[in-house]
Amino acid sequence: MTSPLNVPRTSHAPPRWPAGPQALRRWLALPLLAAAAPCFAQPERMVDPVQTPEGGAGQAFAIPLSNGGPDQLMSAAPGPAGSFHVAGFVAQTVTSARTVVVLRVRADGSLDPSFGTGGMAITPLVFAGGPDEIDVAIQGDKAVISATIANAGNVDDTDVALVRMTATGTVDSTFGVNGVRVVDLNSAFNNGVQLLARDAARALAIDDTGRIYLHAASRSNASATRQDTDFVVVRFTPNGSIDSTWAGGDGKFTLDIAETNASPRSLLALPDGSVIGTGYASTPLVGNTVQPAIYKLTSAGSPDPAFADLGLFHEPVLAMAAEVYGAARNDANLVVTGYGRDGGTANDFLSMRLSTQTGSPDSTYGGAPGGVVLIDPSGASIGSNCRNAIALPGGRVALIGSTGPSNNPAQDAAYVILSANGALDATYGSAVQTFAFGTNGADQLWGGAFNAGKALFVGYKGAGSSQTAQNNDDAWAVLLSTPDDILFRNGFDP
Ligand SMILES: [Ca+2]
Ligand SMILES: [Ca+2]
Ligand SMILES: [Ca+2]
Ligand SMILES: [Ca+2]
Repeated sequence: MTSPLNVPRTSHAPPRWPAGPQALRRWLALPLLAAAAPCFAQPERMVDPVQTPEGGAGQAFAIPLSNGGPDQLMSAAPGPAGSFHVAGFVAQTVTSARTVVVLRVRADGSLDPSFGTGGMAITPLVFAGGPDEIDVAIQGDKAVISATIANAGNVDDTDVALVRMTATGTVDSTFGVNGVRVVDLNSAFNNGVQLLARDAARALAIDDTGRIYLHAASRSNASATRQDTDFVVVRFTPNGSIDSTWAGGDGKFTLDIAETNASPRSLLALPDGSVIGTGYASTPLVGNTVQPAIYKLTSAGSPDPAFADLGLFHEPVLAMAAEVYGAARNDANLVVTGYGRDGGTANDFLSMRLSTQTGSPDSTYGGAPGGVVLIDPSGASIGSNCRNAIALPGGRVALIGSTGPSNNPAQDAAYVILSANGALDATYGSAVQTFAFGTNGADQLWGGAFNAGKALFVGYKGAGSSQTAQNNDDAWAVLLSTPDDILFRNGFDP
């Protein structure tokens, strides 16, 4: 089912950013509630707005946050005046605390100096998670950020936390407790070698009334001896209290599939108050292969019996493995993205389209067998991992991630754009694009958003031998100009 594409790798030289401390415009010592203050370079302009991106496709550029330590971007959401809020972390050195930050990036790719300090706002959260464990969503003109953090009372545990930042990039003290809400879903299991089944924040959604939904993984609460994780959705009031009117009264919905581990990824809040969570699990129900887990909850926080099998789609869609990461709304359709394979050892990007009402897959999507579209952005079967789905105008969706051997310099960032019907779509210059972020990076894209004619994809030039290695990597982004429909936002054409 692989559809290898013979796409030549394009070179996107980023705007030059001088190396070395002398290149820093200035270093700022910033007050911080919970961690040592990181210093960061304040860039002035990332992208020349009159420069035409090569081939009309995306423009890659560095967002230098820390010269001496790791800095990664993981999530983006629309901001005011065509801008983007972008969340990630920054640390001053490879061993110092990783502080959760949110940036405001303007439509030309530059940081917005009216937000935080020089465009970057520092949250009180010290990051203790891995890839995909920081997310940002917009509540009115404020940015809500979720993250996996350390448990202050138990060094062998992590918790999930929300923080809200004002429109000017300060911690909003009217939210939660002094701006932060920490939730200890369960304690991790320490097997003497490593922590298993720790609390992990994976996705954030905000509905039309401002209520906040967090998609998390947590060790099963079903008994004290359980070591597996469950899918958890927590609903919060707009001001950050757990919503006791939802999901039977504790504000938490838990999905445990056959007492196996859960890998929650994305979360969508629909206008009728329902929510759809996506992810994957390896269970006896699907032959103990990794397959999608896509579930829908009613506005009351219970499984929607009209969706798939009593609220859950969990079926084998590829013979070897299929991991769903991203989800995008396209009116009445749900487009999910991720990666997998029918055979061999090399994963490809995948996408499927399902009804948001019935959970039924559209077997005609993309003209692919079973409606499961597989795309190899490298054209060379070197293995590819799609990490998110970004809704674009006209029902299009961007699949973003990486291609090439994992956690290796040969790994490059990549995006693929599909039409509403699942076909490769070159409306924005090219349907498939790969990027080497600088030199020798294990490059990744993890988050993105569309706003006012621009799509911003964010990630990092990885520097470690593993995804979580504490090395000095760097934040990068790709800006894609889309000529049509500047009013499109959040998955719906106006
Ligand atoms: Ca915990
Ligand atoms: Ca479980
Ligand atoms: Ca690379
Ligand atoms: Ca760095």
